Amino acid sequence: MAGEPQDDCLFCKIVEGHIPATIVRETETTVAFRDINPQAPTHVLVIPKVHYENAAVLAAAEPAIAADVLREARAVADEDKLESYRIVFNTGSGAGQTVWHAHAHVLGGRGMQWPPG
Ligand code: DGP
Repeated sequence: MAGEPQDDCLFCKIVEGHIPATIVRETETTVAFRDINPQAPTHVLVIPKVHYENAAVLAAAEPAIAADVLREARAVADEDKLESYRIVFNTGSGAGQTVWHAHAHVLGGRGMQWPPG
């Protein structure tokens, strides 16, 4: 069923506590944890506890939870005192998505280029 935990999903396992992660924030609907392969001094993933394959599908199905993800992304940036930061939703393999559970990357603490690679 839409939104239900998936047995083969890494991030569902982190939500359930079956795989360890460095959790920095948690709410009723979201978890934020440090990326295992950080690309910046701050690199935190904010995920909804419900399982949807990407942020666009999440926003269509559960817009309030999509807003929670964004609010938590900002809270992560505030906690790390980031004046500038980037929130990224890789959507689809061509854009670099490798984990099929919606997630926001919050990246900051270094200068960044545009356009991204
Ligand atoms: P994306 O490529 O946008 O799907 O981002 C997936 C991110 O997930 C990637 O930056 C690496 C991170 N990641 C993958 N496996 C793990 C894990 O087991 N623990 C943590 N903390 N992060 C992971």
